[in-house]
Amino acid sequence: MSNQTYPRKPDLTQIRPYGDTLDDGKVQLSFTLPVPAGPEAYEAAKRLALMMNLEEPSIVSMQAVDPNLTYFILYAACTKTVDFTSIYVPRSEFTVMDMGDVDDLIEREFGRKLTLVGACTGTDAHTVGIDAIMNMKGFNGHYGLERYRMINAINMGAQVPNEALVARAIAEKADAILVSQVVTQKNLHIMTLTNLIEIIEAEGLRGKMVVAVGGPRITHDLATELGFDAGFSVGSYAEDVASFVAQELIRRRDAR
Ligand code: B12
Repeated sequence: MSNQTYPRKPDLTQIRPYGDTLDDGKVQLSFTLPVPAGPEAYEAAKRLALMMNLEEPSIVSMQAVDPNLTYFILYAACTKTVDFTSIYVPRSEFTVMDMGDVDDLIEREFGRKLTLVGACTGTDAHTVGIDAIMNMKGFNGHYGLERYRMINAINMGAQVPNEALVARAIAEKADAILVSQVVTQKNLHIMTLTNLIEIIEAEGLRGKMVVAVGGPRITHDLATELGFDAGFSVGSYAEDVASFVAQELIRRRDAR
């Protein structure tokens, strides 16, 4: 009989992927190779996995997506570990509140609705992220900002020029600008976001409005480096940014 206690606790100084059992390192990987499907392609995929330091690669799917393109899904064991205890990720300091509490806070502290103007700007056509945050129905069971009693949420959609977003924010006397960036190919998001901050600065709005950015490859670190007040990534909901904006506006007001 094993003297191992169950359930075993992971050693947080060296964590690895969990598949069927703790520490088995099992990962699922998918990729496409520019060769026809067949035994040679199968072998090539396996060798690639071994060269990625993955052990026991097992190809569970090999699909021809084109006469010269083959898509693979494989399982393998990762031997590397990460020291979870050494990880520090900068994030904005605020308390996430639910919709009702955010509305009550805004009503109590400001006595009026806050106006938040948002868009996915530049050439980026991905609307789903900004809609998830702003649209009434929200995302994943979390209502969007349009549902908040004390928030006037204006969603301008996607492919909105930065200039148009800032102009609308000025016209609406917005308290915050929310921008979404999904495409990061060729660092397009860096160029678009840098340009947005330049416009905000040129209009003398820096510090007058809260400016937040979100997207799947946005980190809080990157956001603040580019001049934004906060960055939100995968797994964020309306209540995150609503809580942040309300608390940041209170902090600024009280610092005056
Ligand atoms: C749907 C989709 C599309 C649709 C978009 C339709 C639409 N109306 O939005 C269409 C087909 C149009 C499309 C087009 C393209 N796409 Co596309 N698309 C996707 C896909 C499959 C899903 C994106 C999505 O909807 N996610 C769901 C939302 C809810 O998640 P999210 O955006 O991350 O948002 C969350 C957070 O990030 C955050 N958030 C996001 N924004 C904001 C903003 C604020 C203020 C806050 C607080 C939070 C926040 O909160 C949200 C909720 O938690 C992804 C792949 C994937 N599985 O992610 C590729 C993907 C994003 N697309 C990609 C690409 C390359 C393109 C194209 C360039 C393809 C092409 N060659 O034409 C074009 C670009 C067109 C353009 N001009 O932008 C790449 C981007 C790669 C990269 N790193 O840049 C991806 C990752 C696919 C891939 N693996 O290659 N796409």
